[in-house]
Amino acid sequence: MSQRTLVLLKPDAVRRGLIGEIVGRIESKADWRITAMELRTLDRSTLEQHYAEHQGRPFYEPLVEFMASGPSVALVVEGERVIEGVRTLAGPTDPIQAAPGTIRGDYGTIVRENLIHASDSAESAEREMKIFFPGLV
Ligand code: YYY
Ligand code: MG
Repeated sequence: MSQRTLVLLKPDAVRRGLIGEIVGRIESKADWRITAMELRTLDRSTLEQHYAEHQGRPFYEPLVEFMASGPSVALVVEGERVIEGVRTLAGPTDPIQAAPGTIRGDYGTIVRENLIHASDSAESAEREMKIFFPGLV
């Protein structure tokens, strides 16, 4: 089943020069395609929409601050079971719990700076793609 998902390479990934490494892992999966991609420092209002479900949690403010601290790369990736697939490549939220071989497991140590966001469902993907790529049909 072909799907689309919204992926963010977070400011830590961009600062550390890991764009190519992470995009390469995604691009290498058979028949997955990048259909939109932009490097930009995300503003607070964009991040508040994106992380609306987490508003009020103790980690919310530091998360938004971190996400606005430098450029991110936003991508739309299209292909077979790509929503579940990118989450599998990313690994669990806590990089210490993430297995080696996953992006978070290979490069991360702290939960907030876990390198990558990927939509968690078809509904989230639709909602999030509109936030970052409003022109997308
Ligand atoms: O979908 P995913 O990114 O794996 O995790 P979420 O539970 O949606 O949390 C979003 C984001 O918030 C997470 O990637 C890091 C940050 N975060 C945090 O800083 N501290 C936590 N205890 C939980 C999440
Ligand atoms: Mg999430």
